[in-house]
This record gives sequence, structure tokens and C-alpha cells, in this order.
Amino acid sequence: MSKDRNHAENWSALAEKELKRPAESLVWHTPEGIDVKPLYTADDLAGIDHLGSLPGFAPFVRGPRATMYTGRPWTIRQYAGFSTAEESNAFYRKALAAGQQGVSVAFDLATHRGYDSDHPRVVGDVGKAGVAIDSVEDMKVLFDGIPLEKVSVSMTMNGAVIPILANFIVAGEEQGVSRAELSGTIQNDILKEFMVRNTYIYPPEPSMRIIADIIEYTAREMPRFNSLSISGYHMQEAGATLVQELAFTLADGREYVRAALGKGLNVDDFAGRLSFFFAIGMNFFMEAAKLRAARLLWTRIMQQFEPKKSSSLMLRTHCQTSGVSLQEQDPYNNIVRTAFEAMSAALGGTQSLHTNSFDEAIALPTEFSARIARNTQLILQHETGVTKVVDPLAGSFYVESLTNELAEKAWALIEEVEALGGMTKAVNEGLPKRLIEEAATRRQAAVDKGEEVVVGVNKYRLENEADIDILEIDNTAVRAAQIKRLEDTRRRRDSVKVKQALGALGDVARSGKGNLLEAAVEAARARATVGEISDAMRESFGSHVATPKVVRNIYGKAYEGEPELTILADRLETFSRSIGARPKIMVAKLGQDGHDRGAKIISSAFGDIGFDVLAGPLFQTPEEAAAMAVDAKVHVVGVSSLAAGHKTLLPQLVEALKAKGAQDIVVVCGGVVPRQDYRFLLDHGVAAVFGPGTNVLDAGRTILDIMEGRRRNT
Ligand code: MLC
Ligand code: 5AD
Repeated sequence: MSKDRNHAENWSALAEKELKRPAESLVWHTPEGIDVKPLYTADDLAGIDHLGSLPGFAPFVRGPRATMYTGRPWTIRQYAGFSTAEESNAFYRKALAAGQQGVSVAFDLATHRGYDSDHPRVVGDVGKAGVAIDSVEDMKVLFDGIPLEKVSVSMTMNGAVIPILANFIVAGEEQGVSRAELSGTIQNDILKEFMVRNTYIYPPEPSMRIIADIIEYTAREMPRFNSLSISGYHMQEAGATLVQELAFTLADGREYVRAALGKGLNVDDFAGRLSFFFAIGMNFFMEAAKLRAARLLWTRIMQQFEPKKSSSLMLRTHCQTSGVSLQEQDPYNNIVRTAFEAMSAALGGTQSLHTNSFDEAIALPTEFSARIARNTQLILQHETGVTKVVDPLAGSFYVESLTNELAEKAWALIEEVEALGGMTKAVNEGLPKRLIEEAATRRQAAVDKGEEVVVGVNKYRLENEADIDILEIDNTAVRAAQIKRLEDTRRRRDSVKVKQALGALGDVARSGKGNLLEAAVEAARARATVGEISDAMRESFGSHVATPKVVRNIYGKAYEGEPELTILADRLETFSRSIGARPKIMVAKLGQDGHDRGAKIISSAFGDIGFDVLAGPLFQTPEEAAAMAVDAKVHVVGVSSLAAGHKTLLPQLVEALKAKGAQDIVVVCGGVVPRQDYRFLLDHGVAAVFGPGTNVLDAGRTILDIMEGRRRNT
């Protein structure tokens, strides 16, 4: 070792000579609080005790299976869903024929939040961000011709998880596949919904009961089915650091285990069917190390419950390449980004993977972009040799050291959550959400300042961007088709049976006795709809309503003393004096779109710049948003739209404001809006559109220009 140390000292001296500054200046301070050194050596491995472990054995750092991809590669499981069940079914079938190995269903936001397609609150959402499912009839169409005893199906569902899983079970049954034969995964992870994803329906307590009931039912009836996909993905998408993602996800997992044990289950009867889901972003080695650390820590957590089976200690995971890392500008760069991320997921040892399409920041995938995304994985599996050796990064001084450091940092945060009384409590108190939002705002400032380079966005930007073909969904036609099938279903079913089944479900919900999923399966079989089943539980569970909170002094602090922000703040100050008030902006979220990272960052940063900010609640109708804007006497409403509802909801907002005589309130829109739609929005009374990758200070300047009357309809 001392010889090594001498070597290290020699290296530092040589490095300093090359650099003409100290080697320490090369240290990369990551958002995780990890100081990545320019060089790792054998010295960095001292004291790391997982190094001798083998794949297939606890703590599974090197992978859950002994042979990993050498025996069976990860599952190529592309998340998809749009429009009607017919269209999504055709898409799945083609994808399976072209090399995809598992199905993964994306539901529309109306379904996520337990509304039937004919509900007035979901006019802009039906069939948009996923497929619309109202009853077993839709579910049967969705899987028509897909053998459910062979193909495993993942369903990303958390809010309306009871009716959706019930519909799936009945659809299988009517396809001739018993529930015991069904293989797949239901996301069923509500805690992160309260934190970041926002497709909750009920308050935390009954939501946790739903999860425990599902674990109980699947453990008993569906041995091939994974009852949970405990997800950090959305945390990273919302801006979490990798340490936060690791810690909060595993802490969520521990909370679900406790909920299931609380039902009197034996840990070995369900733990082997818990699964995980992580994002893989651009920090190549750290992401691979993160998966290795996740397995290590999960074993540590599960050992506390003293299981007998080794599989109860094993973390198996799906991964998805990062959506936020992809850009609207120069979108073909996204193919490259995704390929690196996919390689990192494979090196980390994922069991299943979704690779994003290059049009991610613009719209849902087209057949073309979906093909490239799928082929990225096929090429990785068949052409790169990455499947030929188990855990090829093992023994790397850097990666082993990172694995250890991530694990230590995440463990400290897990312990902090534990000290607060566990994740449900921490979520209720808002700690994880606040930490994630602070990290997100800090990151935005780093990108806006150019400290973090994003190729084609804040550096090497193209002069002219060509439009690309995008998938457009005729939301009105989808809604009409859904309403027709709903009406048919309601007409044909035995309404007495439906009423009885819903009544029985309501009793199970109210009394706390019996299993919610078991009762819902009866209701689904009788053709009760997703909305009706959700409402039967809503009656006794109530609805969850979140109060938006905005973090402050993160963006402003990052720009402290910098002229860019000071000049804008001064301009704002002068304008405020001229109108006798600080310009007030309401940041609004319309429809069922719960992606609020952008809205939160804008609210936070605009507050720091000097705007008077009103953070609107989630899920407003355009009329509700207009009423709130008028009451609060705002000057500007900024709508953040990420779920493709903009062409329906923005014109409605403009009209609603006009109807209240408030046409002087400026409406602007930001988020995932294709350039092709800008003209449409401008023609419908929107004063400016801020696409993905907009610099926050630029947006602030433009809004001020508009208020000063210097600019209109840009
Ligand atoms: C695997 N197997 C092997 C093996 N490797 N057998 C022998 N040798 C090897 N080397 C076996 C496994 O034991 C298993 O059988 C079977 O092969 C399948 O392997 P798996 O590793 O379990 O893969 P898979 O079935 O794909 O399951 C992966 C999973 C699961 C456990 C992570 O939960 C899953 O598929 N998750 C997907 C989640 C998802 O797609 N989510 C989308 C979210 S999108 P057996 O018999 O043991 O089962 C989203 C976006 C949004 O959330 O916000 O809308
Ligand atoms: N089809 C395909 N991918 C989707 N995503 C979300 N909805 C769909 C869909 N309907 C992906 C995007 C997004 C992440 C949450 O999931 O990559 O960033």
C-alpha cells in the first residue's frame, strides 16, 4: 500500500505539472455531494466489503442471477399506449413481432385518476398521454391476440390500480388464462405519486391499504405476478439526485413491506414479488453504480425482516432511460443519449429496460422513433458483446468506489427518513418533495448559467431547427369512440348485478374488512366501469388534495450578484412602480396533467426574480383556473402543459377569461409543445409559447416585454 501511496503522490505531482494548477482542481462536485476524483486506484478499494460477493448471492451487488445476461438477456419492454385500445393493441402486436419481448401499458390520465372517458373533468386528456380504458371491454381489446400466459405485461397504474388490475384479471379469464398464469407487474407505488408523479386519487392512509390488499391478493392468487414496481424513476425525472432517488425508493419499499406485514402476511410469501424501477440518466458510471448499490442496500433493509428465502432479499428492477435528459433542440442527439443510458443500465444489471424515443421532448413516439428506440436495445444485446460477461464493471476502482459511496450516502438519507417515522410520515411532512424540488431548481440554474452543458441547447445550438414528424392524436374522436363503447357496455350489462357488486366493494372499503381487489374483480366482471369502481371507494376513502408549496432562494442564490438576473430584477422593479404593484403571475396546471417539475421550477425561480407568484393547484379545469386568476387579480397566467392537452385546454382558458371580462390577463404557455402547434396557440390568444429547454430568465424577459406592450404574439 505504501508503495501505492508513493505512486499516488508521484501522480499528483505529475498532474500538477501537466495542468499548471493543483490536481484537486479537477475534482467533480456532483449534485449528489460526491466528489469524483480524476483518478481512482487500488487504495480506493480499501475497506469496501462487498468486493468478494458473487452474482446470484446476497447482497446481489453483482446481479440477482448467477448467470445474468449470459443466461438470458434483460427484457426489452417498451412503455407505450395512446388513443384507443384498438390502436394500442395494433402497436403492441407490431412491436412484439419486431423484437420487443414484454408489453408495458401506458394509460391515459383520465384512467390514472379514476375517471371514465365521459367525465367532464377529462375532456382534454382522453387517449392523449396513454390509452383510454373504461371497462373490461376495452381491456379485452387491448390484449386481443396477445397470449397473456406467455407475454408478461407491465401496467403503470397507481391511482386507479384496483379497477385496472381487476379488469386485467377478468380480461385474462375471458381470454382463457387463469389469474395464476398471468405474469407481469403492476406499478402500484403510491408514495412516489404524492411526492412527484401526482396520479393519486385517495389520501395516503387508504392508499396504503389498497397496496397491502393487492400484495395480499397477488401473493395468494397470482404467483407469477409482481405486486409492486417501487419507482425512483419519477423522482429523477422530477429533479432528484441519484442519492435521493436511491434512498427514497428503498425507503418506500421498506414502508410497503411493513404495510404487508401489517396484514399478517409472511415476508417470504410476498417479498420475492416486489420489484423496482429506476431512471438511468447521463452520468454513465454513476448510474451503473447506482443499480449495484440499490441491490446492496435492499438486501440490508430486507435482512431486518429475517426472511428465510434468498429471493426475499433480492432486488430486481426495470429501468427506463431518462426523459428529462432528452431535448427538443436538435432531437436526433437524443438517440445518442439514449444509447449511452441504455448501455449504462445494462452494465448496472437491469432485468428489463425501456429506451426512450428521440421525440420524447416533443410528443409521444411515432412508429419510426419507437423502432429506433427498440433497435437501440436489440443492437446492444446482439452486437456489442455486453451480454457475454456478468457484471463487467466489477473491480473497477472507480465504479466499486462509487457503488460504496452512493450506498453510504443513500443509507444516511434512509436513516433520516426512518428517524422521521418512515416514508409515509416523511411524505406527509413534505421532506422528500422539498429536497427534490430544491435539487431540480438548482440544476435548472446550472443549465441556464451554462455550468452544465447540454449539447444543442445551451451550447452548439443550431441556427435553424427543422420540424420532425410527430404523432398527433385526435382527442375528440377518441373520446367519442370511448363514450360510444361506454354507453354500449352500460346498456348491455345487468344493472342489478353491477349495483350489488359496487355495494359490496363499498362495504369492504368502509368496514376495513375483506380484500378490495377481490371485491373489485366481481364488479369488473359485472362490467362496472373504472370510474364507478373508483367512486365506490371514493365514497368512504375521500379524495386527496395537495396544497402546492414552492421552494425559494435556490435559483436566486445560484445567480447571486450576476448581472443577468440583477438587470431583469431591476427592470421588473421599475415596471412594478409604473403599475403600482409587483406583476403577479399564476402558474397553472390544467386537466389531469400532474407533471409539475416545470411549474415548480418556474414558480420558484420567478419568485426569486421578483414576480408575485401564485402557484395554482393541480387538476384545474380551464374555468376554475380563470376564476382563480380573476379573483387573485393576476396579470399573467402561465400554463405548464406536459400531457399534450394544450390544444384543447389553452383556447378554453382564453375563452373563460374573456367570458369574465378578463381578456387583459396575459396567457402564456410552456412545456412539451411541438413547434407545429405554436401558431395554433398564438392564433387562439396565447401571447407566448416557451418550448422545452427554455432558459428561465429568457422566459421572464419575454413576459415582461409582453406586459410592457413591447411584444405581442411571438
Ligand atoms: C431471468 N430469468 C432467468 C435468468 N434471468 N432464468 C435463468 N437464467 C437467467 N439468467 C428468469 C426470471 O427468474 C423470470 O422467471 C424470467 O426469467 C423473467 O425474467 P425477469 O428478470 O423477471 O424479467 P421480467 O419478467 O421482464 O421482469 C422484470 C421485473 C418486472 C421483475 C423488473 O417487475 C418488470 O417487468 N417490470 C417492468 C416495469 C415497467 O415496465 N414499468 C414501466 C414504467 S413506465 P420467474 O419465473 O422467476 O418470474 C412509467 C412512466 C410513467 O412509469 O410515469 O408513466
Ligand atoms: N408512450 C410511450 N412512452 C411514454 N412515456 C410516458 N407516456 C408514454 C406513452 N404513452 C414515457 C416518457 C416519459 C416517461 C414518464 O415515460 O419517456 O418521460
